[in-house]
Amino acid sequence: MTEPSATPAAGSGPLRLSPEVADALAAGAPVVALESTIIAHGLPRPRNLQVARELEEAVRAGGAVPATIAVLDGVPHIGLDKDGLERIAEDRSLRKLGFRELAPAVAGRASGATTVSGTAFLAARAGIRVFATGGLGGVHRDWTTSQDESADLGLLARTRITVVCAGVKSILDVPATLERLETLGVAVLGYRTGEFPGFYLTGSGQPVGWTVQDAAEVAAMMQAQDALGGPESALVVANPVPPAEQLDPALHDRVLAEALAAADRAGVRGQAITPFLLAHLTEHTRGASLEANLAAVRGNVRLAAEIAGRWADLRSGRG
Ligand code: PSU
Ligand code: MN
Repeated sequence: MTEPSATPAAGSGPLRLSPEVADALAAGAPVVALESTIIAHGLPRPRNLQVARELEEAVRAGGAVPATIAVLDGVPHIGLDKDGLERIAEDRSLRKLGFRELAPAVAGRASGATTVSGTAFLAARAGIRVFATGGLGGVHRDWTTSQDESADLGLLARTRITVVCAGVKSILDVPATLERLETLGVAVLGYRTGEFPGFYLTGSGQPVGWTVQDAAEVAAMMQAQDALGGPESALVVANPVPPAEQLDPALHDRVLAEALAAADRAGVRGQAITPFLLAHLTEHTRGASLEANLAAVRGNVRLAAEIAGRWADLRSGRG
């Protein structure tokens, strides 16, 4: 027996769309997906709840509807209500769910925050085309021994979604991650920059092949992707944190080296490594890395709302 409130929108299977998101999608209005792992596992409490609310507000201010995504009691939610948002910020038992964890979580009635791979998959299933996050996961610096590479990359190679991010987290091997994105056939655009952003830092020192100047150009590329057909790959829009809001590069390099050494000493591996490194940086930069991270996410959310707007215009023939 399915309770009436659990009745999914047509074609969405087990997904539960919030009424606001369902209405916006039905009307062809702009929607921006937001991930929940950054809230549950990437930011310190209680600031994380404030941030979750602020990001949703920023999407609205940009004229789009926010869809924060998480799995609660086995139900993938596309758009959270007030209680849902509080739960992902406050419940310490939430798991971290990448794409491959979604089926076990649904069948096991588990609750968890979704990573870029989990969020991108669910957003695309719900019909959402634009997604904002902080930094993508990628190839870890000790890849040759650990083989640790985020599932984000492989999932983006087979999911038609536009992800706005500040590059990949600088705790990673950035050049190796860019090589992997090339191998996987995922397009990377620099937003008003020819340099791939460095997450906490404005630049990573790595070039990007394509630069766009505004949201309409991104929407035109999304349309070209669909017109070309082929594998359902993503489009990565890499949007740098403004120079005035970046983390001091010397502080970044020093504290990151300490964080990597601390993770090694503590034997932290697998899913725990990214949250460990982010928390270490926040603590040992006395919050400066957190401010840079938030500045990056805010900028990405604003840009994603604009792209979603231009995309909706194109699809309605207004573009
Ligand atoms: N961006 C942030 N903070 C985060 C993340 C992204 O600013 O915490 C999360 C995303 O959910 C991303 C995940 O998918 O980190 C990568 O984790 P892993 O390296 O274990 O795949
Ligand atoms: Mn990993």
